Amino acid sequence: MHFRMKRYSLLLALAGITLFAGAQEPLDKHPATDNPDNIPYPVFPVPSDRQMDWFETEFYGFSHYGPNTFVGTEWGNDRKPNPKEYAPSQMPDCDQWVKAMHSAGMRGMVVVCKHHDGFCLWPTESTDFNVRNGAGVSPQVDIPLMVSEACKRYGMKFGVYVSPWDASNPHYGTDKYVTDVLLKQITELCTNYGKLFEIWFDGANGGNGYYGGDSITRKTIDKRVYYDWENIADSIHKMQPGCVVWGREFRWCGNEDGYSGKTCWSNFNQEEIYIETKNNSGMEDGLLFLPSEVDVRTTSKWFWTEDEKSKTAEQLYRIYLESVGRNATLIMNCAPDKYGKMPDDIVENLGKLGVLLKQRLGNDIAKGKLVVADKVRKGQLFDASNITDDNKDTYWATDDCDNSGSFVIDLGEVRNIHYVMLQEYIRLGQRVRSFTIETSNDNITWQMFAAGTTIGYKRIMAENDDTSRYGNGVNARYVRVNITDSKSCPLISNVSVF
Ligand code: FUL
Repeated sequence: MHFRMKRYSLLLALAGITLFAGAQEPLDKHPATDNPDNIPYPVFPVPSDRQMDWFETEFYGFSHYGPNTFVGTEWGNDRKPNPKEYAPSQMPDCDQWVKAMHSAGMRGMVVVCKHHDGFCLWPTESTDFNVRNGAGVSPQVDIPLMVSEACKRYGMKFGVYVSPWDASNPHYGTDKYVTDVLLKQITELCTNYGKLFEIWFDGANGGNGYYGGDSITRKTIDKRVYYDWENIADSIHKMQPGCVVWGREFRWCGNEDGYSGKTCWSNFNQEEIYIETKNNSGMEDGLLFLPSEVDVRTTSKWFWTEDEKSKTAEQLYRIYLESVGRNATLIMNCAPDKYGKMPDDIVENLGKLGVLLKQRLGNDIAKGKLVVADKVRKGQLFDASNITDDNKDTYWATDDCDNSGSFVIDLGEVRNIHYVMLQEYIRLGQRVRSFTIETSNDNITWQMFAAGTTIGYKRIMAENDDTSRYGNGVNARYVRVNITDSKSCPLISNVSVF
């Protein structure tokens, strides 16, 4: 506001000078008119292009597979490193993994290439502790290669997990490990397997291991400085300009149970990453755009064991609502078994989840419907119809001094409503602090549907924000959204009704 006032005063002053001087220069050459479309100023921080691409991926798979799969452990740091523990009797069926994930509606997949045990599931030059020296068909296995090729077949994005903690490497804890082992591994993964959309690093760090021999404890590693994240991230971006880096361009959501905070800001501060108390809700005044990723298991463990059971499709669906529906992305672990297959019950529930997502969130009944707003920003570009035009690059906005506003969507007839999905135009920064949603049959009397705080990239609201059951929904013709508070003028790019 202050800034704009200054610009207008400048404009007036320049106009005065111009008149006095005999109108030699047209007004539109002056800096005060450099925003003819009245585009809102960004509210920082704002996402980079690769963060936007990542956010729009929304839902993707994770797979933990390696020596732990054969021994039945989760970390594998409790025994002497033995590459023969990785003993596939047949080639892992990575096509089947990716196919199952694709059937759930996932748009990408991140595969564990090295877990905390340090075993590399590709023929790396960085250590002998890799597939070349495993048992069975191991020497023919190259997991990132097989998964990346399967991802291409299903039109899925591809990403890798490399554990920084390495419980078997003799150099772990020295600079040599970072430059000659970890960075080498990252470089191989960034250069040999095509485009990456995400690289996962994990916060687990030091502790008990067999660092090159007998059991030793290394607990003094300061993960904030030891790995030289800044330079590692720069190197990654040079090799993979479209790849977002864990802990630097997105944050862990703070739990492994599959939910984001109902209030969820994408803004955050780098130091908080290591404190881990605010991850779930983010920080309204955080200086960096560091959105949340929810990581969760389809079973109760990260690695496969014989007696594990998959969560039901309804449970997985709820996780989706409480992550993607709360301004986070969702990475869902599906652990292949020791035969290299995704277990039947996981495949079945992923397929059912895909069906639920299509049935319940696949048909937007507000698309193309009439929207009337109580106020619209001056200019040609901010009409309320942008909210239902199915175009993520257009948005409704209010004037700069208006941090609230309402609009009504007319569905044309009474419809059964289960969810209202809201999206901000976050390229200009996350803004909304609170909102309500009401429904009506006559556009006169209104019933409360749900109330919320943040929106961000995406917020899916069920009736009363109750995600625990699908319920009967509400019958109504009109949906009114009231943005009741925002950091600056709200910019709403999309509202869908299901
Ligand atoms: C955790 C790790 O310690 C688990 O083993 C797993 O990889 C999970 C995704 O992150 O912090």
